[in-house]
Amino acid sequence: MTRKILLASAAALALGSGAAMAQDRVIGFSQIGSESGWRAAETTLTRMQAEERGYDLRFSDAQQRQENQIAAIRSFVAQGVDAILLAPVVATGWDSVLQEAHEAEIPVVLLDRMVDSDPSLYLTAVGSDLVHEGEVAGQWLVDEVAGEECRVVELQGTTGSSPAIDRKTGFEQAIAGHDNIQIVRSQTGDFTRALGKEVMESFIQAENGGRDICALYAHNDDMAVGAIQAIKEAGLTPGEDILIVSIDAVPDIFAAMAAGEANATVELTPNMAGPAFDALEAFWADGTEPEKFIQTESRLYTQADDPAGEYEARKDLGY
Ligand code: GZL
Repeated sequence: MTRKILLASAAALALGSGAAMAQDRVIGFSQIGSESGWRAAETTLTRMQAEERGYDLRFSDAQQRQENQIAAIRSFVAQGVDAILLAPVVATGWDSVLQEAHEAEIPVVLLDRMVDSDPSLYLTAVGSDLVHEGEVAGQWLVDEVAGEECRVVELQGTTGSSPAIDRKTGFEQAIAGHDNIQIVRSQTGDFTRALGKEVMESFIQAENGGRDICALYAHNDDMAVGAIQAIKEAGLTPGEDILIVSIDAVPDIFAAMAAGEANATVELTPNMAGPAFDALEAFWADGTEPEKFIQTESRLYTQADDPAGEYEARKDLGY
């Protein structure tokens, strides 16, 4: 063999072993599903982060069913993965399976939603202050209607999920003491566009063809986008006849804002995996125990914040 071929082989071997070293870290990811654009972006960014860091990411899509997530976690424990990422579809029912991971000494990191289990059963949780998100949305409406009467309909997220519970709490806290604003109808749209549209159709039918509705508060943008379709099909103008405030800051809500069909959204970063992997790497390096909650920022965007530009900045991020 010539010297050149030998050097090339040695380099390839070194790279290979380097890649092999990075591949030593196997991560199990129990993802809720693909119910919303935001969820799709979270999955995309998690895969990108894992690839950049050389992890072997084992991905499980639970189709929004807790029993599938529990089965996936048990499988990851049986595989002896190095860590488990869990985006828990609902807040309750995790004690037993988290105990099994704990006994197997496999660190669990929660992404974007919380569980009501003892915090000793997970390494840390990465997410936003969900109550604050609801407060920001509610305060925007209080300021926007400026004392005028406003009958609000609410599309809740997945029943029993921490965002659905906390975003409702936060919004109600913000409008408390403003008797001009009342939530007159509230129902789950399960964070999906399809159900958001369907439930909004029923709200419109029950509220004088929608003419008695002043505003929609949707716990995520996807349900708002579905509701906007229902409002237009009822012959009303979303963003004007019915104000629209929601949460996530996905590209399509900025497209609606640019068209004057939505009014405000509260941003939720889909990059929960970055802080999660950083915490795991510190834990693996020297046993550093992270804070039990790593909070991501929540920012309000309105029609005054260049929605067309925000759409362009986000449209290729995997939503
Ligand atoms: C909130 C997250 C929610 C998003 C929705 O932290 O769990 O789940 O707001 C998604 O888009 O379905």
